[in-house]
Amino acid sequence: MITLLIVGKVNPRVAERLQGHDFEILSLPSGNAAEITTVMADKVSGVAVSGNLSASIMDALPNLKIVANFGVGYDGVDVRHAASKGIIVTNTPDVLDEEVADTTIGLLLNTLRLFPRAENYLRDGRWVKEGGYPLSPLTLRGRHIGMYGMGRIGQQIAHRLEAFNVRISYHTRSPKKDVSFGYYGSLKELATAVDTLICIVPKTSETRQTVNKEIFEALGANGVMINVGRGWTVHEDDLADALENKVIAGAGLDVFEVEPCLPERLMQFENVSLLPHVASASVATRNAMADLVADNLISWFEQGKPVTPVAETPFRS
Ligand code: NAP
Ligand code: 8YV
Repeated sequence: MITLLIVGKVNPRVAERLQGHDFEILSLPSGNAAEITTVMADKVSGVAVSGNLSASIMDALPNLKIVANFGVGYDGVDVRHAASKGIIVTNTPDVLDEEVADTTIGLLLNTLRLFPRAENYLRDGRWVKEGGYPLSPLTLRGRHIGMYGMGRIGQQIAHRLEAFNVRISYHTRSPKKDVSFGYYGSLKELATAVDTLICIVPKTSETRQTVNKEIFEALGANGVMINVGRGWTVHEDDLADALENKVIAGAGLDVFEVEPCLPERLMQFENVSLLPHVASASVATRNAMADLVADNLISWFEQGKPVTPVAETPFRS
């Protein structure tokens, strides 16, 4: 019997999918390393988490072999520490790409055309009393979209945008061989060329607050910034200043630096559309992510190899 530990709150389908295999499943809802029992320390060889796992938990589980993360982003898992201890970390790529891309298009349109506000206007009975909702100052028509990130999800977003008949360019650290959109070697150059920036890069030491005052100034007065990657990438104070001073025209955010809290200032702007980190949050897509977490654990313990190891902890047979 193999003992697995579910650390923190993880989609319940993960544990359901592990039933019927030779696993004993323990849980550590607090995610607090100090609460790891001697039984856990002796027996646990696999962990399932949703976004975060510290080095101290890895150290408290001396027999740990694999950490299966629920989410494609694994910035909260100390992968360098895992690599140094020979622990494999897996994530959930691919299965959420299309859902996140769909949400991004929705957030972009909501930001430009103010649909959530228009619906509230109707629901509040104002259409009847006051007449038609005001015209949206912004439109997707004629926009030049700059993709900051052109990986699995970025490519799905760009693919959808092609059908909207808009111009698309991108910036990543290196040009993509199979991508025909215009490439810019720096984020500043991209932001200068486009009027709409969509951020879908991971949280890394290189992406910290890279979307800042300089980038908003480069985007300009018709500029719109959409972030579906990680809040870490956007300098939120600079964003609020840019909106207040009309340096840019609007923003759409699904992710924030410190979730679930966000700067009070960002709530005040009418030209900002805010979502509570829901880009992948349909039952179908979260089920697919949960299945991939379980499949990684099952494959590791039954076939000796993970399905989707992250780059920092590659599988070597
Ligand atoms: P991916 O396939 O690894 O793509 C990442 C892209 O970012 C690549 O094009 C990469 O290109 C680029 N990139 C990385 N570091 C960069 C840097 N310093 N400067 C410029 N470009 C950089 O990842 P993905 O599956 O598309 O997911 C991207 C991220 O989206 C995840 O890590 C996660 O944080 C976020 N996400 C959010 C949600 C949500 O619910 N809002 C859902 C899913 C994912 P180069 O390597 O060439 O630079
Ligand atoms: C989820 C995400 O919200 O996959 C990611 O990186 O940000 C989202 O899909 C998150 O993983 C849920 O914990």
